Amino acid sequence: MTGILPNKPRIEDDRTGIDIDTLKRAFLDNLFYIQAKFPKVSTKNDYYMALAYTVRDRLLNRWLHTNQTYLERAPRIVAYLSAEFLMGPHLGNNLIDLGLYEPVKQAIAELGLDLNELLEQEEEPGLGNGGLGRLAACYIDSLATLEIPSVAYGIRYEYGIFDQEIKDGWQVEVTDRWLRYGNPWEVVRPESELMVKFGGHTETFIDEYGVYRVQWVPYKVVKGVPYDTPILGFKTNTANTLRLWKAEAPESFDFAVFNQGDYFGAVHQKSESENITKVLYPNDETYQGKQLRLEQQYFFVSCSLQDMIRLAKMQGVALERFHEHFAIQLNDTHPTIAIAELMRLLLDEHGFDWDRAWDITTKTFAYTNHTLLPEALERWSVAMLGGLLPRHLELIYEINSRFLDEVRIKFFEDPDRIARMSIIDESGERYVRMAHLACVGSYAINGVAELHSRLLKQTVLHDFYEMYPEKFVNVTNGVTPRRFIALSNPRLTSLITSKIGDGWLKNLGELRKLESLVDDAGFRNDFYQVKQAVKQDLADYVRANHGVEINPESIYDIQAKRIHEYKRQHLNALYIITLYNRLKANPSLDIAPRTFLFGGKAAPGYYMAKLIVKLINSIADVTNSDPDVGDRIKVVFLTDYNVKFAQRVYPAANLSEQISTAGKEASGTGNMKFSMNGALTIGTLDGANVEIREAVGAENFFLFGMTAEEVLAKKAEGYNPWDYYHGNDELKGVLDRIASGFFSHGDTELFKPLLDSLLYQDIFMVLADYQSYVECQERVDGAFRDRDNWTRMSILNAARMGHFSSDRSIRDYLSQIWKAPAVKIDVPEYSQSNG
Ligand code: GP0
Repeated sequence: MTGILPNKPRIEDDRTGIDIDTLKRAFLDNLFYIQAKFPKVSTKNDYYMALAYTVRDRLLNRWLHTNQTYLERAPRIVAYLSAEFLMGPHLGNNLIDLGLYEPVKQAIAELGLDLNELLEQEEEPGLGNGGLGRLAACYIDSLATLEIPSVAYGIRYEYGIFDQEIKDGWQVEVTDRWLRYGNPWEVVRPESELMVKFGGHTETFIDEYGVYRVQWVPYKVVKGVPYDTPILGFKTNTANTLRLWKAEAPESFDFAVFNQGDYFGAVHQKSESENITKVLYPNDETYQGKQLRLEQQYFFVSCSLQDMIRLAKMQGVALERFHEHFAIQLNDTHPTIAIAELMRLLLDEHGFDWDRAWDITTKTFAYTNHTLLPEALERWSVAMLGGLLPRHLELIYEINSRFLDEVRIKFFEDPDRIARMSIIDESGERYVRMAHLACVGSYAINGVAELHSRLLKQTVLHDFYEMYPEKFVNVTNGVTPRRFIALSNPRLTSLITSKIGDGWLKNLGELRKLESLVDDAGFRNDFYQVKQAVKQDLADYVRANHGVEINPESIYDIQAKRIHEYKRQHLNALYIITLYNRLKANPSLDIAPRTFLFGGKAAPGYYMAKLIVKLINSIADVTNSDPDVGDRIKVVFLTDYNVKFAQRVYPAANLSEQISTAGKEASGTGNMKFSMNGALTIGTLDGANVEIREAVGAENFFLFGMTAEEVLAKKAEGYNPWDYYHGNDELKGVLDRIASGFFSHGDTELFKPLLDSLLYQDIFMVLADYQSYVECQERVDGAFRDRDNWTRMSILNAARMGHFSSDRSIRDYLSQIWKAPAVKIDVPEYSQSNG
């Protein structure tokens, strides 16, 4: 399979040239030949598509040569398995990676169009819920930038995360039809389809060598079709692949039914198969034991492993060496059935014996844990898993029985461990504990921030830590500065580059050079002006989209993330009411004006989260129109928070709200994006906040609240929220104000479930942290009035965030877990005769 591409193929210059005239001509060509439109009748979307294809043409060169290089050289490959990839729009990011942003902007302007408007046109692929999916997207960006051979595998959901609308203050979900106008970034590869089995039963037989073997006779077979998207590195030739699987009915699906003349039955079966990849489950940090979800997980995992085996074969790599050829990262437990699937493929389809297969498997997988919340830990009922994947259940039982023998030998004095550690939970109805399977079948287990990794070892995975201490590592999360600084904040990017050159985008540690400029009044002023300009942009957006006037001189105090009780948006809301009550009691009170901005989706079935959204909107209705308040407080719930919108939000923030109950937020990654863009954090000692505070300096971080240890101790001693209610008049005033119906047109029932949950349980200790939070917000207020010193702190935040680049995270994964060397890609120059 050599010589797929000749060394110097002749490819039309219109498809590769990057001078302004060629870009313009290419754009008009694509408008004509692909969109089939003249400029006169073109829509904005036609223009977007024409530009997208113009950019796509210019990356194919890198992509095809990268693929060819991997095929020929068979390097070690990192395979990132994730049920979610929250990519965000591709066009702008690809322009940055190709170094084409400025020339394309100019070419588009010369055609009388505005690049920003075309960028705005792209429907983002929202194939994820929040932090976990976005982390996967940052990681594949960094893998490509670091020139690491890698492939990312996931699911091509036809409907991604729902679009959020707000009606009468309540969240309403709208289907995300992101594929409606076509997707110029993906290439379908029908020739590479694979088959996935479901259901049925197993049979045993003796093979031709007299060996006892198992055969799986499925109830149905579903076809997996790969859709590939190129993932560019920043200013490198590497373009890796994101391969997403779509489920389809196999052509022969309907024979039996069809022959009986049941046409509708046959078509029904077809749509059943396609259901598997229809829609992303919108729950974040709560698992739902739905069969379709397990079908999704197994479907993409089986396709991906078969694909890897096929690739290894094409490259002449023997299956005995599978683990040398691939490092597979399991992004949470969602793809963990892969451990049983690789065993099945090796044993049943490739004739390996158990010990050899297990050795390969346990040298292949590594597992990332993303949460300590018990409600997020996946378990599948044995009955359901066995019905869907009968062979895998047998294998899991066998893995478990061998594993428990080891536990018995290692901890012979402690029989309780067997029940605690078993992959099968037998305390009631039997369940398969996916995190246990992941720990047993992986050679590395990592948490996503130092505190989280430590708590994992001390709590949820303590027994596994004692069993396999050598498997446990920490890799603190990171985010890509290409998307979250260069693309999101072009003003800040040019300011930084004008001072320290452009090396920092590949080596974020270089931002430290800004530290010495903090004493330069001119630089401080420039930095301040950048922030003000970006705040003005957001104010324009909010006026246009929400009809609310916000003041760019006010503190932009932003909490943007999924709505969840542990993230405590309601603590923030209690503070707003506190300020409101103070202003009502003392209308001349002198406070720094604040704009409280919220963004985030609630899981559709998560009632309390939806009620918190309603509360925020109800508070906004009151504060934004009360003349006593004036423009000292404005509250806006920013609808439909997604990656595209996040890119406007992070750069505009003065204050970043990271206020989860200590010990609950595994890492957080929004915290990093805010701080890199010069926001100060108000936060607890939770997740990566701890490391961010160490990096930026305690004096540049607003810390409040209990520590994780204090939270546990308080729980142990018996926490009673009423003590705080009765012991704090101001807090009582706030809760009473809500209870009185003040924010609900007199309805005293509306927010009762929320108040009851705070007063009778308060599992996330909102009331316990309230006073500390209020006092901390007062320090924020004071600090913001000293504009120059605030700017200093803001600069130091941006300057000291180098550690939180996802490039650093990926280097940590490489050195501790994957051990995959970089591979340089050569891209031959094409003739540029017209250039
Ligand atoms: C964790 F378990 N996370 C889960 C989940 O189901 N979804 C999800 O987004 C998040 C964590 O909550 C996090 O702390 C973390 O930074 C992120 O995974 C990536 O590790 C904040 O979103």
